[in-house]
Amino acid sequence: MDQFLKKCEDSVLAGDADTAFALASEAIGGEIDILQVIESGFVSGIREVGRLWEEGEYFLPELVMGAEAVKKALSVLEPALAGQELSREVRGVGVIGTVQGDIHDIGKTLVGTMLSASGFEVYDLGTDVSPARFISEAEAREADFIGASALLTTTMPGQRALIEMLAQKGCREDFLVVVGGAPCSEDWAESIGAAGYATDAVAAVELIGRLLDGKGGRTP
Ligand code: B1M
Repeated sequence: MDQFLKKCEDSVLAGDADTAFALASEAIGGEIDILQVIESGFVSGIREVGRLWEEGEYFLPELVMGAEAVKKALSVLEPALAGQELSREVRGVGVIGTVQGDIHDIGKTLVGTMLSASGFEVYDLGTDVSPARFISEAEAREADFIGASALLTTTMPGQRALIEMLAQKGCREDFLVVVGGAPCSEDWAESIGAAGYATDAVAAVELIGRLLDGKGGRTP
């Protein structure tokens, strides 16, 4: 198992999308937990790519190729994850997207997939989503929650802008705003008045479920 996960990680480090795709396809037929293959194999690989990039060992092409390898693997793994149907009841409706100016979508898509598999009706708005669009889509879908992902320190303020615009429009109480993404934290979420912060896709499912059950989280 560990060896298989290492191969998944290595395929991302090598930016080898074909091998990543082949390994992901192999995982589908096997006994391996799909979420573990995603998190401890492919996601672990792309985080290592990010670290090497930060240290100046990798350059932008390696970053792009690593991301492409993960996306190719997820094109097989995410439908399988979504098909697991971890819950049959509709537990709530939400819109999710990556904030304006930010095109990172791997983590956001994973969160959306896990939420869908866990019984939430989720509308994925993609990347580079403005506060106005988050709000108009949430209103149109009669959403219970808005999930805003940010991967850059420079785009995190987009999460605050969303909450501020909700307040300006007088609909702050209508939606729970949940934030996430690598540079975010519990403190950041609290400082901007978000309902909650989740570190990963599993935590996001738990958090949103708990908030919608009215069992915890900050009041808006
Ligand atoms: Co970029 N990038 N990138 N990048 N990139 C980071 C984020 C960076 C930390 C790399 C580094 O320096 N080590 C750095 C940001 C530094 C900072 O702001 N402090 C960075 C930079 C600088 C940039 C560019 C500016 C580079 C440039 O052009 N010079 C540029 C910006 C483009 C833009 O957005 N405008 C850029 C571009 C890119 C690529 C396009 C090449 C590619 C993205 C491809 C894509 O997404 N389609 C890319 C990648 C791959 C990364 C790293 C290496 C990996 C991101 C990722 O996919 N992680 C990243 C380094 C890192 O994060 N360690 C980096 C895997 C993913 C599953 O994790 O997204 O964290 P993550 O999601 C997790 C949790 O955070 C959480 O759950 C997910 C699942 O567990 N989560 C949520 C996420 N959203 C959530 C929402 C929730 C709840 C939980 O509720 C709503």
